Amino acid sequence: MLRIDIITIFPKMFPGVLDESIMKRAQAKKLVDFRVHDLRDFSKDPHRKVDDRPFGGGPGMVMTPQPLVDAVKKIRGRRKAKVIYMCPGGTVFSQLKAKALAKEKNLILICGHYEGIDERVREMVVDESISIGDYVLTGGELPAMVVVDAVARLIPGVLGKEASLEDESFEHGLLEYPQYTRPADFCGKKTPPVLLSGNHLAVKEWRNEQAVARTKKFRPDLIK
Ligand code: 9WO
Repeated sequence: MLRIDIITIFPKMFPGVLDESIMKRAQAKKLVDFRVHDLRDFSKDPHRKVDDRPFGGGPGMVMTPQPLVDAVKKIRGRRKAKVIYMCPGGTVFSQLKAKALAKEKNLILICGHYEGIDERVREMVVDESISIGDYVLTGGELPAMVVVDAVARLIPGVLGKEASLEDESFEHGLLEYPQYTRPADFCGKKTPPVLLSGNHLAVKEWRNEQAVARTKKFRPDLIK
């Protein structure tokens, strides 16, 4: 079972995501084990401080090394875990990366705030940094939720039988084909007849053509 530990100064941000829908079901089925940790619980400062002024001056505050390093060491224990720092400067997250992370046994995600984390944290405990895109957010929590969602859904059994992973066209580097459901005619806008034909081969061909056309139009960079 994949265990994902998240280290954050805003632990209350996570129950809304981890305790709903697919994430909740995944935990109930004991397919994945999410644990959220309040970084302040690991601070040795009497006021549970986790930040301080940057050496060399400059604006804002930096996350101090002691709470983060001790948190990783305490959470990791004797387990082998991949420690990931959520950072705009990291490797850009992808479906391929999600599949690789889904094969791990233990992930520890560090969510930064302020102006970032002390460099010694990277040197001592971080294995890699991951970015979910080229923009700067207020913290690493939303990126951590994105990674958790993308990884957890790949774990066998998490998505019910109604959702088939292998048909995910994104897996083949294409965008999704258009989806239609009842009613067949909505506000005069009709469902493509092929989807009502019962001809599964024709449907598969049409879907692939649509996925290729959509990819060429919106994401030509994905077309190899
Ligand atoms: C900010 C930043 C900006 C440009 C290049 C590198 C950078 N690193 C950081 C950083 O570590 N920021 C900390 C975490 C503190 C500020 C809030 N943080 C954050 C992480 N903002 N945005 C992200 C993030 C993480 C993953 N993917 C996209 C954005």
